[in-house]
Amino acid sequence: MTISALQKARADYQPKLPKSLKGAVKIVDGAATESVADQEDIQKLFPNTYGMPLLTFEEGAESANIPAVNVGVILSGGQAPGGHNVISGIFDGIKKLNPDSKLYGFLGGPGGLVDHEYKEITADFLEAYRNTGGFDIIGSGRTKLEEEAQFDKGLEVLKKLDIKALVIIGGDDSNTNACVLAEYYAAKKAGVQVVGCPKTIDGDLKNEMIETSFGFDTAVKVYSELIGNIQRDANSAKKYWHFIKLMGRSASHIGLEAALQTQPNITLISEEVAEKKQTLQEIVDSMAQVIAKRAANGNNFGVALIPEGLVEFVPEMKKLIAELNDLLAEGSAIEQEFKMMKKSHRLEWLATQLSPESAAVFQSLPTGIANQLTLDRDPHGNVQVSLIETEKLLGEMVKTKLADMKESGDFKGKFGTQYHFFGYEGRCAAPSNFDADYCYSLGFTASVLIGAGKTGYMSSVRNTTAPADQWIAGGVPITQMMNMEKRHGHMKPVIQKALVELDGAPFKYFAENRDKWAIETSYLYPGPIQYWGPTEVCDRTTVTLQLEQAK
Ligand code: FBP
Repeated sequence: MTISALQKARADYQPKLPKSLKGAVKIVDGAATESVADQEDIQKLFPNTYGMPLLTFEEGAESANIPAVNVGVILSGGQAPGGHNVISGIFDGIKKLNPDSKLYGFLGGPGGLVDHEYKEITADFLEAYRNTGGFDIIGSGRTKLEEEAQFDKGLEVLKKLDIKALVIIGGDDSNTNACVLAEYYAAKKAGVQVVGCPKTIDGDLKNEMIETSFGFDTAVKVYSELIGNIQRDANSAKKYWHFIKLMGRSASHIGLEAALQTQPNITLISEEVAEKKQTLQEIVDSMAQVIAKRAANGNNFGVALIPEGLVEFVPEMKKLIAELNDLLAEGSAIEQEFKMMKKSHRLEWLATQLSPESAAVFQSLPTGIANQLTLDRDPHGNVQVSLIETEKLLGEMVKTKLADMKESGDFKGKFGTQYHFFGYEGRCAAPSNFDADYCYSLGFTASVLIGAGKTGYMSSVRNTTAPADQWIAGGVPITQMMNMEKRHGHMKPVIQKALVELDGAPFKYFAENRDKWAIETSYLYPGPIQYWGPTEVCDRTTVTLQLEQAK
């Protein structure tokens, strides 16, 4: 296989580990835990894995003599930079426990476990993937491990391969399912431990014990580099407003962090929109105000960041989407009629089926967007919010608003737009030093949890704004992160999703500075991720982490 010069040089990078993981490890039990909410319900659902203590690793005196252990690993959900290093950490960790240990990767995500598709990960095979981005070593997938029949099917292959522990690398949903699986195998005395690792570029799997999900650091650095480049272009040509949608299904952590790294003129934060119950028109009006003010200063250019999940946080859009989901549910009479109808009549007719408020919103949308809301649906029949071109929706609405303002004399400038969506280009980037080290440490931590016979735990590596050797590794019971939430009409135990906190330090810093950034041109140009060079450039963490930990 031909590889690039960077890949070649990067292959030699030795990820840094916390001090406690470098030699023999001593495991210190902390206090017993309880779930963040709904303690009684969660305890009842997880009798075998509830209330376990927090675990912290310290430097030990001597290594335990552990028999060889076979371990399985699954990559679940969207790609995030560093997944290959989690696998490298697990591999090196279990080989350190006993050189005869083996690692099996289940192919194509959780479905590989159910369908018995796997591959042994050997030292030679793994070599080419160390410190690289992507999940292509074994592939990923979005099959949900939820049914007992799937757990039993999985157990067959685990028994066949004599696998004693399974590591699930995933986001909040996948780790929720990892916890259910751990409990199921524990109750069955199946002899299989289940350990989770926190992954997602969205950054919404975090709490007191999980400071950040891996991949967030690298992905936002890639987006910030691109935003910085566009800002320089905008400031050079001085003729375009760039509307940039940023990935992140629900939470706006990516948008907020990118704003902190680049200081653009406008950044929308979905959580704030929901808190203030802002309408789409109010958002558009406030954007138009900034554009008009800049134009008054002779600056007919700027950059606006828009989080992917925005429309679901705008109350009237949320209501409209919910109504459309119900009306167009697969097999419903309305859906059948809608499909049979001539395309040119569809939207007008559908508006008559909506509540008056939602009909008004629906009719105010540009046709392309209204169409996207009715056509692009996921396998559950729901609107695929990530496919809605929110940046264009806002751009067109702002254009209309500015035309009105021009007539009334409130806008005297020009408004030319360019649209962008940054998402996939960040998910498989070569991991930053932070993600390379953090992921390797998470994988290594998982191997220590496995060696100690733990199940229902998630790898936790904390104190991440300090140099890596001072990081604190350990395990956190997944049940500790859970609460009960309504999903598809039923109350379910799930890991609480971490949205942007409006009283948190990162948002507060942003809110204190945004008015200045809006009018002045205070752009920051972070440039590309650096893998070699000064520590303050190469090993810096996200601004979010720095602000959160600067207590
Ligand atoms: P995970 O939560 O599984 O890590 O995925 C995150 C994400 O990248 C979102 O930001 C985005 O909305 C979604 O995946 C896109 O999914 P897909 O890869 O299926 O298009």
